[in-house]
Amino acid sequence: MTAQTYSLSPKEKSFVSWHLLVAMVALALGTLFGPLQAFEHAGLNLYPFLQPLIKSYYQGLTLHGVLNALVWTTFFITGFLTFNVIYGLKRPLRYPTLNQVGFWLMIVGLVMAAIPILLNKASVLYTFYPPMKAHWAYYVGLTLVVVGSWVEGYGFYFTYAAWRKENPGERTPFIAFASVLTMVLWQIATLGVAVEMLTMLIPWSLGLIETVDPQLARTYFWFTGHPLVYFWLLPAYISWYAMLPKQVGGKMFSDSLARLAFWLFLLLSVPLGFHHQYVDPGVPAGWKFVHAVLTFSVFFPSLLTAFTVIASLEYGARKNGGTGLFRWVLALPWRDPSVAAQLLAGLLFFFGGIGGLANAAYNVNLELHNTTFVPGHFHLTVATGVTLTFMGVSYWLVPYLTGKKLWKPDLARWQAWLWFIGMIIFSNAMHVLGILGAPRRTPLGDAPYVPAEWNSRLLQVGIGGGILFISAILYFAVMIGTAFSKVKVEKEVEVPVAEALQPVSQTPAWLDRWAPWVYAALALIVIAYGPQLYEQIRNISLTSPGFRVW
Ligand code: HAS
Ligand code: CU
Repeated sequence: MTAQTYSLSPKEKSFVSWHLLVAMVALALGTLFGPLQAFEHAGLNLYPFLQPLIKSYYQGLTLHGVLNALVWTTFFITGFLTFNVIYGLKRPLRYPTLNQVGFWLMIVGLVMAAIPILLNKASVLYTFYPPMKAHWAYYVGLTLVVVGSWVEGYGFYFTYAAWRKENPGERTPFIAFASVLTMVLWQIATLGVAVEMLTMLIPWSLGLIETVDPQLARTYFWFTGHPLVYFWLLPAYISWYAMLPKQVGGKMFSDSLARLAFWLFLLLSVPLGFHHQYVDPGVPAGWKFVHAVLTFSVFFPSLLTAFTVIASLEYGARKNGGTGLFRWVLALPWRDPSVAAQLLAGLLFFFGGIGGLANAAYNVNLELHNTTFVPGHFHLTVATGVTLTFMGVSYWLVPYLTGKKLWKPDLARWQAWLWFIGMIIFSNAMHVLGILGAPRRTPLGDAPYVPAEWNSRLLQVGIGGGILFISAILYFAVMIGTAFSKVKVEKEVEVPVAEALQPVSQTPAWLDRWAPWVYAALALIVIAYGPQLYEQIRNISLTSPGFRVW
């Protein structure tokens, strides 16, 4: 491969930047509520001071979950994938207007969903389980965000098809391949929540039907909710596989293994949702078992990832003079904030993944479900593995898009380390509290039943949350500082895309063929979900009216 010479046009750069801007504004607002919850756990309840703006802990928790887990991720990801498709294929979008329409649909949806949340008419958290009932605009708004992201995805497909026509027989460049695959995964995954919204929640919230079936709604939700976590994760993996190795001066250890991991995610991500429903009475034990087995198999592509990414890092570190069994780690360019953020994200993600395996074991889950262990787990995965990686990516991507030098890289490095340290304190305490039985989604600071042995851990939750807050402020300071900086980059920032150790032309053709994998993925979904969906829909029991519990 030759040096990367392709560049996005100013219009394309601005289009991607808009995605990142919305994502960062969402994160800025959403993270504000994180420390509020953490301080509440530590006994310092600041919510009364936010009256009448924010009415309750649950309104704050909804804002936190929706803005961080749904909005920050979806907007950053659609922006990053757009960048990868254009840059990876080295051609403009086939129908840029289509992608713009998708983006604006997402914006309209976001505004629609935000209004009822801010008016305290949708404090139903990011999982919006019925029979809690939100204002219809919340459901319609979230649906539009998803539909908008689909439309952006169609734009990717047209672009990919055009590239394929121009380049028959060539291997799809990895970052574009993996980005299109992530979108395909997303479009299959979101069918569950689309059906939930269209057949139940939207008609119900509009008063067209009186009652819903909460069990069926949960089944639809987790059909989407589980693969959602891979929609978040795969863009971070794209960076770890294809960009981070270049940033550390190395190469991608294996293009074939990387592609195989992505195909396995497409194959295995969806049919596992019942591991979120181990305690649901309406799902038979046998199907929970099937999903448990499949959950343990999706562990495999993450193991491939750990192996391939660490091998790529080691290759780079040794080229830079690194030696020893483990000492080579020190030869990685830790001073580069983008690298440090992603390495630290990967380190914590490892523990988040292991906690996921604990969740996935049925008998252990009975102990951990609905405890703070679960938010402990997902703050290591989505809030660190993914979010800290995206922050790391933005440390080169924002200078690339704006043509401005990264403002105060030292602060950026501090930001990454503070996130790492704050998250260790926060999430370790959350995990331990969960094992001790502390419930999640609960203002524990006010609870009368808190045993003394929880207290030190609750305090650590608060301390960790405080450190994370400082880290978030540093992140936004660096981003704003960069955007408004007068210091331009001397020449366009190089996009870090690593070459593979072996020429990509040696990657077997079956790793670049869509039909078998997509059909296999759909078939597996039919096998693992079909019979239960059929049963639950056949026995639909629209019995529950809506409740406003906040
Ligand atoms: Fe999970 C609940 C099981 C992965 C997110 N998960 C959640 C929830 C969220 C979430 C948000 O089985 C809560 C939903 C809610 O609100 O109720 N999860 C798993 C399993 C995995 C897993 C088995 N989860 C994720 C990822 C997430 C995420 C990824 C977001 C991005 N999870 C569960 C279960 C529940 C659950 C149950 C339900 C709990 C309940 O009862 O409610 C696995 O896919 C994880 C496999 C990954 C690994 C790690 C491999 C390590 C790597 C790191 C390499 C290191 C590098 C750094 C690159 C085993 C790849 C090197 C650095 C150097 C310096 C050298
Ligand atoms: Cu899951």
